[in-house]
Amino acid sequence: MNEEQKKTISKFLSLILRHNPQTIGLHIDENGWADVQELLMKSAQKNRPFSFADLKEIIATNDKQRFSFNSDETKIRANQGHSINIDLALTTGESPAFLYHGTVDKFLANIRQQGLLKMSRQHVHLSKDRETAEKVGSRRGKPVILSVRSGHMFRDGFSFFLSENGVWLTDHVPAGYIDFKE
Ligand code: HQG
Repeated sequence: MNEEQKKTISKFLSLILRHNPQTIGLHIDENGWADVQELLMKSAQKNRPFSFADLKEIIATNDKQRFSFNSDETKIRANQGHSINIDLALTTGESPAFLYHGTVDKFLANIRQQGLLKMSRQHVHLSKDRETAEKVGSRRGKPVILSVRSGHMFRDGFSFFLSENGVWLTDHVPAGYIDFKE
């Protein structure tokens, strides 16, 4: 498998495991897990053949650690980013004092009014450092980094979850907890 093939399969897995399992008729359980053998078989039937070894390599080398196996490697799921309604059953954790969100200028007016909304995903995604937030924001253009006073939010009773791949998740960040650079 070369890098290009890995990327293609990884994108396909994101689509299937986060958004559209029905395109290949894959069953995803309430916690987001799919059966590995079923995934391999149904992907191959839809002209997307890859092996268990390919899957292992993708999980191990994926740049953002997007996917995980369960302990006996019979099930696979995406670590975060779903639009389908599943419960990752993550434990809540005390958030650091600050977390960061990378976005772009054109969303700022709305964010000032509504705060950060989860939009089409299941959570608002926050990064632990500015560098990561910059990468997230630059997917859409020139990145704008917002600092979120997440420690303050936590003390005020908001819940935070840390995904398997180090992304902080929460339901909503009201505008009052965001430091906008003036
Ligand atoms: C913006 C990628 C208007 C928000 C990344 C963002 C991340 C608002 C966009 C992960 C808003 C949603 C998530 C409001 C938020 N009004 N716009 N009130 N509140 N927005 O993709 O955080 O490659 O759903 O700023 O690395 O950009 O998929 O969220 O620009 O970890 O694994 O609405 O996706 O990971 O966009 O990215 P997204 P995100 P993967």
